[in-house]
Amino acid sequence: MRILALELHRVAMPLVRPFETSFGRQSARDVLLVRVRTTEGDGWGECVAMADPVYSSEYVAGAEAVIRDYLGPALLATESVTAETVAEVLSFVVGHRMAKAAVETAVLDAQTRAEGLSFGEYFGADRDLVDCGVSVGIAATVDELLDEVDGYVAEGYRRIKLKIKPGWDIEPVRAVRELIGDLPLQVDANTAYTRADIEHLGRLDEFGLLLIEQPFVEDDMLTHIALAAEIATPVCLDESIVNADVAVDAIGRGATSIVNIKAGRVGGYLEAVRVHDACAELGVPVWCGGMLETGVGRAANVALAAMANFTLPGDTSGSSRYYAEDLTEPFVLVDGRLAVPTGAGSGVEVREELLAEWALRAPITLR
Ligand code: OSB
Ligand code: MG
Repeated sequence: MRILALELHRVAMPLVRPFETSFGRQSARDVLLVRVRTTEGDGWGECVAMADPVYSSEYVAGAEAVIRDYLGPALLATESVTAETVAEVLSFVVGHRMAKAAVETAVLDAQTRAEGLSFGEYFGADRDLVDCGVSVGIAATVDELLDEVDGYVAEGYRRIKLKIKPGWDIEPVRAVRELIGDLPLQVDANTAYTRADIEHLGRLDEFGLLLIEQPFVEDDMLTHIALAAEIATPVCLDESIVNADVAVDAIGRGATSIVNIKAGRVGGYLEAVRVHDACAELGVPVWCGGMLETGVGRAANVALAAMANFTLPGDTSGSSRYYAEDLTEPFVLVDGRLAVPTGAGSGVEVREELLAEWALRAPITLR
């Protein structure tokens, strides 16, 4: 196909409740969406970069600028593009994986819609429903946390993930474990700890957690290796895993025994599938992370999470956990699961009237 135009949309989506992690607190999602117009039809991709460069070095205004100034012009100048060749065309730009992923996903959506193939079929998904977990932010008090968790358990979520940081770890984890009995529980530190905390983190072993996610900074494999050797709770990497080669290396060195896969973080769904396959070959389970996506990104995540080696519930929560109204038809939890869309491409439709209503500015069109 030939890319005729790229449209960059910026939308402000109010969250139903503020989301606090060890790196900050947000009460709205500032989302960048990419629409490609091609000779075979249109496609959409959601960029997972956040408003500020605090989870990764990427941030939404930077992603928009790199697409506008580099990635978009390179694709528009390429005679024939497929989802499988986008990464190669964009490889002259170093990094910017989230921006590249958004563009590649839009092309993949256009391509698979034209072929009448769903993302699930394209990825080689082997089920129609995926088990869902929920990521619970840092609360003002343990009581407020318990209220929130109680609500999610009542909604049917199959796994709870608590955000932790120094000063908010043992006590909330103990309280939630007492509340939820043997429902699967895990924690995510988003790099908030250091080597000096290894002994302290060992205290989490008594709560029978599924895993501890990214306790140390992303470039520090050695401290993750040291922790994994010291504690019983499995160590899982998120921020550190930027492609399949890094995943294989981290697993081989004993830094991670479970991998969180986010397509945006690894540069796209094609690389996410490669991470999945590499982990499967090594006998390492994976699960699908989330970045507070709208229905556009959620549709693709749910399809990815339906692949065979996604054996743990993902942060693929229902739309209502994030937004009062979603940009697409909402994803609704049924018995703790979401259905994999079956329509062509991502299988969801963008509600363009909402895009216009919630727009932060007029769309930018590149031709
Ligand atoms: O570390 O997994 C993370 C949200 C934004 C940035 C990083 C993370 C998260 C979450 C929420 O944990 C996952 C979700 O529900 O989308
Ligand atoms: Mg994480």
